[in-house]
Amino acid sequence: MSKEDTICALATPPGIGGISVIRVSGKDAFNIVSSIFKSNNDLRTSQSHTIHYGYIYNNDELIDTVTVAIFRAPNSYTGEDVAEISSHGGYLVVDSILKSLIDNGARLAEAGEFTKRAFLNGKINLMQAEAVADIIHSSSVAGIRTAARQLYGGFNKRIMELRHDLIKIASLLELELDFAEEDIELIDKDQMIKIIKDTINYCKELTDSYHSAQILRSGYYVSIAGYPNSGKSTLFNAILKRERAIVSDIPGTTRDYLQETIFRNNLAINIFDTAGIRNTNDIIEIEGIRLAGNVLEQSDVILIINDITKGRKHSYNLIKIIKDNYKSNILLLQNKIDLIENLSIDKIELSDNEYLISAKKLIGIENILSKIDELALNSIDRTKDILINQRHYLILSEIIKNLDSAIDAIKHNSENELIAIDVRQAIKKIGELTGEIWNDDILDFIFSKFCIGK
Ligand SMILES: Nc1nc2c(ncn2[C@@H]2O[C@H](COP(=O)(O)OP(=O)(O)OP(=O)(O)O)[C@@H](O)[C@H]2O)c(=O)[nH]1
Ligand SMILES: [Mg+2]
Repeated sequence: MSKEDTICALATPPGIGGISVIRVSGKDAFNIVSSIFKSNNDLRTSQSHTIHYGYIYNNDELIDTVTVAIFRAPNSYTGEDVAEISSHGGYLVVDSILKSLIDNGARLAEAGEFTKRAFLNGKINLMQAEAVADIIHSSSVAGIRTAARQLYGGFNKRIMELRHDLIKIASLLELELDFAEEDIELIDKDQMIKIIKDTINYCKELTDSYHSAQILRSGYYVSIAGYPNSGKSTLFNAILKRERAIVSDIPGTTRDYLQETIFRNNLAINIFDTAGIRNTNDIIEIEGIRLAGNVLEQSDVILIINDITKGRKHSYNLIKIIKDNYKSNILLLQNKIDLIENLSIDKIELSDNEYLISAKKLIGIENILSKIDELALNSIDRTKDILINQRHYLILSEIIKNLDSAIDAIKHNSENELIAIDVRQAIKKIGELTGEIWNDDILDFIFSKFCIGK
């Protein structure tokens, strides 16, 4: 697959729609389109950024009436000559046009090839290219697109400034080495610490925002835990408003775990029903409980359900274990209040995050869901831009580590050389982030996640 080829693909979603746009990019784009397009104007001599009305023919057969927009290199999405054919939407028309283009010398683009060319031609940097892919894939949630788009707009400039500052520090440190004998200090230590700390803070802001993005993208995680027979599956069904899980009075009914997703306030809430936690020799149940552990680990909220007929403090040990092992928010649900007398219910003084419910009689369920909504919404910082790409997150985390280590080295009066190594390492990572340092494997990995036509 050569970079010299002229490529074509459908740029809009496939299917029946008002219009479909076919994009053609490469040095022969205008020649190839001209050979199947009849119009009053000659695309080959027309100005950039003009739109032309005409007819697409396959040999002598009329395929469609279209408009063709032309963008001359380097002022196009890919940086090459680009023609965009807007045809009537539909599979047949699009297929015929693509076929004619291919018959006349174009080839079908690979996934992400347009954006890859845009990157190779310096139109966008790697981070922006990846953001394009992520934004496409995150179409399910409103808000994430704007927030991410904003970020990737300003991010590049900021990160380049920081990189510039770090390069200055590294060079001065290295230069100072040359004057080691004379004991000349070229660089102010406090100033250096400040610049490095600013960079760390900016990177941290970004990595923190990745968590918000994760929630927006994959949803909020809520699991239901408790001793066997406490009513976990009954609550699960009550939340889903259908009989999803098997409920029975035999302890150990739920062996594995069940997952379902509900949508509230435009946010996906993933709910897990887990196996009851107790000491047991039953092998299958042990496995279920182990799985519950994994589920609990990734939960933003754990609902611990206690059978109040066994006493309000019956699940005390379990709560302690969960609190000690997981950092999730915990809500304690006192279940089966329909079985206890109203008089004794009135006497209960609830502590924070403790709720009275009856999963079976649907008492208090909406209350719990509102609390979950509140926690979910609070955990997303909607005022900030967000980082949505995992590769960026991982690299930024490494940059933070390198720079933390540089600060340590400075504070311990280490040799300039050692400090410079950490700073240089961070600079190199920034290069990987923006795509200044890349290789074919990285590019293939990144662009293969795109869809054809992007
Ligand atoms: N009266 C009453 N019974 C309930 C309530 N919630 C659950 N139960 C009953 O308690 C028993 C156990 O319910 P499940 O939902 O299967 O309990 P579980 O915690 O999922 O149990 P395991 O999967 O075995 O760990 C069933 O007989 C339910 O009908 C409630 O609010 N009130
Ligand atoms: Mg169950």
